[in-house]
Amino acid sequence: MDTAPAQSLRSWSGHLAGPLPERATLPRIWSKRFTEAPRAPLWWSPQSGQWWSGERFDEATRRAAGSLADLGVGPGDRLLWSCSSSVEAIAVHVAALRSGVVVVPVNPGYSGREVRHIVDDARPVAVVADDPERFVGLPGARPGNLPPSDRVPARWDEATGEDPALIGYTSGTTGAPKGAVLTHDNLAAATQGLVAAWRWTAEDRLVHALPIFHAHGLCVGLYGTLTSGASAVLLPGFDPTAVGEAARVHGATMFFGVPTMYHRLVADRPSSVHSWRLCASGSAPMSAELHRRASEVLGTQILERYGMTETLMNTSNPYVGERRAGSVGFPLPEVEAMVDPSGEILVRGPHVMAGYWQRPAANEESFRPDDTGGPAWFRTGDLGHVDDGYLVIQGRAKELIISGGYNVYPAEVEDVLMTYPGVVEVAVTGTPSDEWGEVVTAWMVMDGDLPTADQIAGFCASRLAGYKRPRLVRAVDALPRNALGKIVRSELGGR
Ligand code: MCA
Ligand code: AMP
Repeated sequence: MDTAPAQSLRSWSGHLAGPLPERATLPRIWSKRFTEAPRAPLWWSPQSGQWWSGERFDEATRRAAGSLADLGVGPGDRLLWSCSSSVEAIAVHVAALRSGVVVVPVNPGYSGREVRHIVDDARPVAVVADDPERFVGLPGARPGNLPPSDRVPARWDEATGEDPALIGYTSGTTGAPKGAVLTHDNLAAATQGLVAAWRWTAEDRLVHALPIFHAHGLCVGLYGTLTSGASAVLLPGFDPTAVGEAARVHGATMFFGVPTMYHRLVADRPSSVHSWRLCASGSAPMSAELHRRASEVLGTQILERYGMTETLMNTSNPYVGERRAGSVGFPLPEVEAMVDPSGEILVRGPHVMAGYWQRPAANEESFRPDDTGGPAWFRTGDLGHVDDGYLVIQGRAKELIISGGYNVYPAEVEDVLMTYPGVVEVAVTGTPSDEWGEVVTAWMVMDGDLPTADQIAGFCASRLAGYKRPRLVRAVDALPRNALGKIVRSELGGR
């Protein structure tokens, strides 16, 4: 382990056992794996109760690519992909990347309003979704039900590093959801770096219980499994008992989750103690207490890491060396990170997105030129400090609530609540919670009676995804404002 002065971060080279592999696009790396180890198990499908080998999955991606071409999706086109976890859904995703199609993942739990914003902004040419009928006007299919095709895609495993691969919707530091455009190089740099840092090998087996439409489950869980030659047990959702059972039955070595999942694993205390090689946590802060208890219950020191949709993984605690509770470690391979004088965490490197989709103003705001003429820094909107070479996240400059690892933007929830009858003013904050990290709380100035949490949930049902609905509803006479008239959320309680 290298040492570093108190205020600079330790070097990413401290993560590695050897040199980084040569950079290649993920489709090329994956196709090599399918050819070199065709029979190696890749995915356990609980739906069919079977292991899928690399060879079988490779064939499924070729078939799906032909069907996508039939749907009219070609290289550079956007495909909306809104699926819960299944091998068929992953085959469509991989088929798209191998064909040079740009995937736009969308939470299948989004309301019509949330989906419309993304469709209008990304302008996809087709959709593959659990529920394609919702996307009126777009040609579409269910992942397991694509019309069969013998067509050979125009391009196959030929995307270059600069080609866009993925557009992940996120709000960044401000405003309505924007598409973070990640290139093939971004995906490859992030995945190859993480695989090397976490010593991920073909011997590993992941219990995958995360949603596949966010970077954590998709770019860490699925891409890492495909890239390292490893295998994964795909669970349709998170359930602590099912995780323990899957680990025992399939001899799993790894688990990745958000702190809420670790909270539930600790509460459940699986009776059959399983020995894990690596349990990683991210997407939201993990308290030192949960870190200690989860490490004890799972029999391995939890490794916390820090990422974002726009950058994929930025920093990680070391695989070999001290994993510090309350810290997110130091930069991953090829990543540079620093804390600027205002306390904001800045990052740069080959993993950072090309920019927001068609948002020049947001790009201007989010990238800060380097004083010495080096590459620009991406502003994370997170606040931190360096402690003995380890990065500690202290809070957020951006107005963001993280509930169970899902991001909730107060302004979006406020806009919806303002249309509730009798609302004069409303502000939304996050109230600390042991289980969820934060729970969404609405502070309402009413002309009339305060609605109950159930009434608010009913009202939001068709307008907001479930995790964005306020759980707590509080009445206030007026919202606290500063001299400029801006709401001071910190005075409302919660954060
Ligand atoms: C579900 N509900 C929630 C949440 N999840 N409410 C608040 N916060 C949540 N996170 C709601 C449902 O809408 C439903 O409400 C009710 O809670 C169901 O409860 P339950 O069955 O307990 O929930 P669950 O289905 O078990 O989900 C809990 C969960 C899930 C497994 C922790 O939230 C989850 O998978 N979180 C992971 C999110 C994630 O992948 N984040 C990564 C993004 P109702 O009954 O009213 O409908 S960040 C990222 O990718 C960056 C790069 C990074 O660093 O990783
Ligand atoms: P998203 O935009 O959905 O990718 O969420 C990214 C945000 O999640 C980051 O900017 C952080 O605020 C937060 N985040 C991710 N990992 C961690 C972590 N380990 N600790 C604290 N916050 C985290």
